[in-house]
Amino acid sequence: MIRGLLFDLDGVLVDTAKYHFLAWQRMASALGIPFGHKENEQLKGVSRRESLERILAWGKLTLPEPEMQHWMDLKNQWYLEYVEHMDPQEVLPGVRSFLADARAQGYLIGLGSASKNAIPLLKKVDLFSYFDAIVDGHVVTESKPHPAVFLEGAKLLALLPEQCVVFEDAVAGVEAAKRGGMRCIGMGRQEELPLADKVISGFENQTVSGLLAGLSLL
Ligand code: B16
Ligand code: MG
Repeated sequence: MIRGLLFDLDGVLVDTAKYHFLAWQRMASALGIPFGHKENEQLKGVSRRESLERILAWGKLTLPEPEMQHWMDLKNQWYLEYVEHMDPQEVLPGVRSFLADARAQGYLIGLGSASKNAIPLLKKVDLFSYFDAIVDGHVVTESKPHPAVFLEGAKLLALLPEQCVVFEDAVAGVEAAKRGGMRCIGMGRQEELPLADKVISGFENQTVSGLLAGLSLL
């Protein structure tokens, strides 16, 4: 029986994925590396360091550690400038009522995000109080598709993986959930998330019981 829901942050609860894209694109452009939406798709859910490593590899560049650190700091500084203006209005449609419904139904709620900015962001958009457990990039260093971020989330909720459903928008994140032995609802387009048990375009007009019934998990 499903007792816990684990949510990715960027692209599932808030539309910060576009700000990660803009910041990486700005950095890639400064380094003379072509970077578009196709490349960005491969960075969703991937840690800051591994994202930088992938971009440098695409540009056939290697940099010494202090320069790597410099670019990671700069990318994060740009990202934080972009998200600075965010407010509770920018929570994705239907998210707040879905979380409220889940709580009212007694489900435990966890966050499984690769981001080191997850907690301040949740507080900024006023979603923090919905969460019983938070696993972010400070807690787990392995990047999705490694399942650690969701396994740790289940553990903090004192649940088994098979008692949890993950909500993910990234290919790497869906793979992480499946490798962790969890059901996964993909957020986005079916053809981009073929490993997900079900794909929905967003939380608007969705309820936990409706979604779980559709997966024969009630
Ligand atoms: P930060 P998620 C991920 O968050 C993003 O999808 C990914 O683009 C980003 O590089 C990663 O967090 C690290 O974020 O630089 O803020 O630590 O989708 O797992 O919630
Ligand atoms: Mg995401």
